[in-house]
Amino acid sequence: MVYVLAFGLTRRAKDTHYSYCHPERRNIPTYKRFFLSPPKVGSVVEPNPHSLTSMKLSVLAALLASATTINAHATFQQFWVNGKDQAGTCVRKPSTNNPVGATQADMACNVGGNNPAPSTCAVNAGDTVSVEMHQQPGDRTCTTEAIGGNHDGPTVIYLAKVDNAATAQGASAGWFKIGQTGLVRTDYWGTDVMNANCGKVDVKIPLDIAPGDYLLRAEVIALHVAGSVGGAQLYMSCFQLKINSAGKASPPTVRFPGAYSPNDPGILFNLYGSYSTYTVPGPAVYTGGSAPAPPSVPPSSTTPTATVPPPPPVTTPTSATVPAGPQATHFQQCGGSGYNGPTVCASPYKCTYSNDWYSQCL
Ligand SMILES: [Cu+2]
Repeated sequence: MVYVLAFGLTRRAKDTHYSYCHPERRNIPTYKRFFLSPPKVGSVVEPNPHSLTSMKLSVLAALLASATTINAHATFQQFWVNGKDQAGTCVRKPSTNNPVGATQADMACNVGGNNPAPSTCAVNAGDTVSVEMHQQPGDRTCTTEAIGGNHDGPTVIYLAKVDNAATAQGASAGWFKIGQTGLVRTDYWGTDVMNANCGKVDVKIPLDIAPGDYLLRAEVIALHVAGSVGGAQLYMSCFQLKINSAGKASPPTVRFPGAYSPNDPGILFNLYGSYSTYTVPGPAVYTGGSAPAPPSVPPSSTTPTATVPPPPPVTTPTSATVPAGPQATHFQQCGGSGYNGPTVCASPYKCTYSNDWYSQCL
């Protein structure tokens, strides 16, 4: 009897996810009821062997918990500073791996995103930090795609200066964008770059921003059903940072929700249509006057046209010396498709290939 009940509920729970990924099926009340009340991941209901009611509830709770950890959906869970693993110490872990709609109340830091992280990560302006996404809580396996299925779209990273990173509310914060990777080339997105990098997305903390507490907001905009209004699926986490800096800049900011509109070209987008560019929604990337952030392969509106080879040099070089010019420092980008910055690493670092779009000085 319990097994029959469990079977029926399992099918509904799976369909809940399916209906969310396919909004045209959202209006079925049973599905909606399940989706609208996502339980906390990891919540446990102890079964009472003497009570049939609590037994049913425990089965229900277990099934709902599994519905929040469906394959393909994902959360940003870990953080790195200059290649040093901080694990989940400064992430405000979302309660579920379900997506958030572009205009929903939880757009700033996801469901549960006002609950403080275990601690706050110390970062220097100019550091390269990485956010790391995976489908299931605590599962960092690189053999599983960070975000699976056809959840293609851009990766986007914001900062917000706050009084206290441990208590700041994402919805009250002012956000500026510090990195994004949209359409890299035909059928290859920021999410593909991230998946090829074991879930990691790198970004440079602008050198000139004012010191203090910040929230960092990492986001994926999955476009697989974004062809109809409200279909885009957003996955975000906020990280608590204390940034040490000699800078003074406070860039212009936007709000979440608010920064994205349902009809933005980057939110209402037919992934299966014919296109060669994609406009990442939100404001322009703030780079602080420095070189573009490492992972932003080509700029936001990427035109994956073939590059024209440069014309042959008019004069022959007269010396064999290494050309003088800027050198990339430790952890900075030094190569990759679409990258135009310095390709020589300052001694003793060597330019090290990480993938076709990113090499860094290590
Ligand atoms: Cu989905």
